[in-house]
Amino acid sequence: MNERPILVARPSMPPLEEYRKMLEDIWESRILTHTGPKHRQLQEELEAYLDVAHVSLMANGHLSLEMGLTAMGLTGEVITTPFTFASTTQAILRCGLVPVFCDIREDDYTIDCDKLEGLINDRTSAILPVHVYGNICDVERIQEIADRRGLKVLYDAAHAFGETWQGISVARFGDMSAFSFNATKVFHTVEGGCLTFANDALDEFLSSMRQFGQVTGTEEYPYIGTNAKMSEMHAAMGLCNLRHLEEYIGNRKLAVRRYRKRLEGIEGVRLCREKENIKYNYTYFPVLFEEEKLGIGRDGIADALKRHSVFARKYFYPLTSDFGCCKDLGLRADVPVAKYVSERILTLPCYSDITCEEVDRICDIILEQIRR
Ligand code: T4K
Repeated sequence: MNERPILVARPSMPPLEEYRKMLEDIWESRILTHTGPKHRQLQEELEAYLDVAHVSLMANGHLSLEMGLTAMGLTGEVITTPFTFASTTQAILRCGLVPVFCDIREDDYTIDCDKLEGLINDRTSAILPVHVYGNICDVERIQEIADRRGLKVLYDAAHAFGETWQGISVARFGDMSAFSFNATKVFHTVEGGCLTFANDALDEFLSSMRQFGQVTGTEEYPYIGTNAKMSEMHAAMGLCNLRHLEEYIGNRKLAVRRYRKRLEGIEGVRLCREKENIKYNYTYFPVLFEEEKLGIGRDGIADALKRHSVFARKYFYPLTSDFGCCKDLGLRADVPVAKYVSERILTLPCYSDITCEEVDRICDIILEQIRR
């Protein structure tokens, strides 16, 4: 069988000519990094697009999380979920903090606020919820709990770029949000990320922190920082991609519609319900396969797809609380729903130039396995 492989993700590429034009400016100026003109332009355009007071660009989404945790001056425990990419949990640990794992909701896999309060104690300093697959967390309830209990909130918004809840930009919730601009994301800068926030005081601090703690333009180094800067080439890719974002999201939406049409309403095949008050970016298409009802489980489906050169992924299995690097740390993780979901979930290929024929090819394979 000579079918073209279909991977779970495929970067969106702007027209090469647009990027070439940006590169010509960079060649001319010889400013390649260290907060150059493309960096500043992208920051301004993103502040407008995301409707936030401040965007602080970073080298990737992971460093954005680490920087956010550092900027909030946290101590002790941070409540988060284990149904996420390695980065969320590792950022907490690398900042010398203790992750406490809260379970997730069954319908959208975000943090379960009913179980959140019971995990708060006098060591808790923050909540780090994840808008997993672009499903926006219960932001109102999280803020109410955080305000009442005196906690900070940093959202892992790696999957939620450009989304809105009740018409409000997702970048405006909590004290800060961290986004990923990795090549696989709906908006990308090849590698990159950012923090969004309203607190003016944090802007200068974060600029220093991403440049070894140096106060910009001085010889002073009051903080221990790191190198988390975005280069001009990366910022240029972001500027080009931002121009085409609506088209990228529109194409993904068509693919998701097609998946839903083919896979909705099958007993044992669970899709996330789309909520009316959320404007989605359609970055991921997760499907939960219940072996108990189907006679075939997630791994069987994944293997069948692989035999036809379709490479779906088990985002997010295993739970981060089960990682080798976490196992011996004595972390609290009473997370039965997260465990159930993680053992059954499969993320199907979804990207801006996947065709409806390719989506059909994937659905045909899945449906054939289920009907057997
Ligand atoms: N928080 C959350 C919730 C996250 O999901 C992530 C990242 C972060 C924080 C941290 O953000 P970053 O530091 O990464 O900015 C991929 C992405 O690289 C990663 O950004 C993403 N989450 C994660 C969920 O997925 P891997 O290890 O699965 O990537 P990889 O190399 O296996 O690529 C996935 C597929 O995409 C493959 O089939 C190949 C294809 N691909 C990938 C790249 C990079 C391409 O066709 N071209 C490419 O250039 O992590």
